[in-house]
Amino acid sequence: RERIARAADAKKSPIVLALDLPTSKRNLPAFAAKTIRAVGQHICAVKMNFHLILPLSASEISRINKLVHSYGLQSIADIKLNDIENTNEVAIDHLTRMGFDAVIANPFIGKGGLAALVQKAHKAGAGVIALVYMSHPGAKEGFGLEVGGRGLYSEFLERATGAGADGIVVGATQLDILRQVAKQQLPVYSPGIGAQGGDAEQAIRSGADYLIIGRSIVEAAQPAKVAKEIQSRILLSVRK
Ligand code: FNU
Repeated sequence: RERIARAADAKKSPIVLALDLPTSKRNLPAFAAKTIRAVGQHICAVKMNFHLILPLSASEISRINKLVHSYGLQSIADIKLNDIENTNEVAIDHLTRMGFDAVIANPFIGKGGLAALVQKAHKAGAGVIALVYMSHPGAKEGFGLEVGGRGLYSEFLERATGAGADGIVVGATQLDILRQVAKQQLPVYSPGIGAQGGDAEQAIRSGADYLIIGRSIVEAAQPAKVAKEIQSRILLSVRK
C-alpha cells in the first residue's frame, strides 16, 4: 500500500497500466517491454492479467517485473484469487516469486479465506486488493445482489477492511458505488475507463485513488501520448 502510494507520488500519476496485450501479438515479452518503456513515466504500476500470465513462462514474467521495478513502478497480478485456502496460498507463492508486489482477490471466498490470503501475502511482502464492485454491466447480478437487506458489495467492503486488505476494486462505471466507498480508509482502484465507457476525471472526482487502464493505452497508436494526456487531465482535475 505504501509502495504504490510512493510510486504514484514520484511519477505524479495514479494510472495502473493493465498490460493486456492482444493474442495477435507474436512476441509478447518484447511487446510488453516496449510498452513499459514507452509509458513508464506516466504510470505508477503495471497490472498483469491472463493475457500475459497464461502464455508466458515464470521466468519471462519475472523479467517483465524486473523491468517494471527498474522504472520505479509496482506490479499487480490480476488473476482474482477465488479458491480454497491452500490453492490461494500456492498461487501467492508463485506470484510473489515472479516479483509481483500485490495480488487481486475475490472476497466471495469468505471472511476466513480472505484473511488467510492477506496474511500469506503480507508475510511474502505483497499487498492484497479486494474486489468490491466490478466494472462490467453484469456486476450488479453478483456484487449488487441484495443480501440481508444490503448489497453484497458492502459485505465485501467489510470483509476487505476486516481482513486487512491494502485496497479495493470498484469499477469506474459504478459512480454511485465509488462515491459510497470513497469515505472508507482503503485506497480504491478503478478499472473500466475508456474501452468500458468510464471516464478518468469522473472516476477520480467520485473517489477513485488509482485508475486501471488497459486497451485505451495499450492498443493506441501512440501509447505514451494517450497515457500522458490522461495523466495531465487527471492532475488538472485534482487541482480544480
Ligand atoms: P480495459 N478489470 C476490469 N474490471 O476491467 N480487474 C473489474 O471490475 C476488475 C478488473 C480488469 O477495459 C480487466 O480484466 F476487477 O482495457 C482488464 O485487465 O481498460 C482491465 O482491468 C481493464 O482493461
